[in-house]
Amino acid sequence: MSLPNSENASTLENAMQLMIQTFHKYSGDEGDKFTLSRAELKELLITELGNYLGNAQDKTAVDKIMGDLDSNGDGEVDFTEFIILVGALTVACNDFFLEYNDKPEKKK
Ligand SMILES: [Ca+2]
Ligand SMILES: [Ca+2]
Repeated sequence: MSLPNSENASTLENAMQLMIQTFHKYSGDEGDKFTLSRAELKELLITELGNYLGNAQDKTAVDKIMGDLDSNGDGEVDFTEFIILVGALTVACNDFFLEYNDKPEKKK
């Protein structure tokens, strides 16, 4: 598999590459370069998902997200575990989008 260069990549391909790059931007800070420690996860949540997750400053919120994501229980969030969070949030956003776009029609 070869990654297309960004000039001829589609919007979705670019979005996928950005998810990969974003993960690695934080995962390389400490310990294992390819997994997120609790501190790296917290930094990513605050910096990249602050608008969606709001209170990730809250320690218990980070602990809960970490616990939910770390499905293999190694205390680190790998890319597969991370992408489940992004996927779940994207589904939630889509539900919100559909609901929001539905409302004016229902009133008719
Ligand atoms: Ca790491
Ligand atoms: Ca894990």
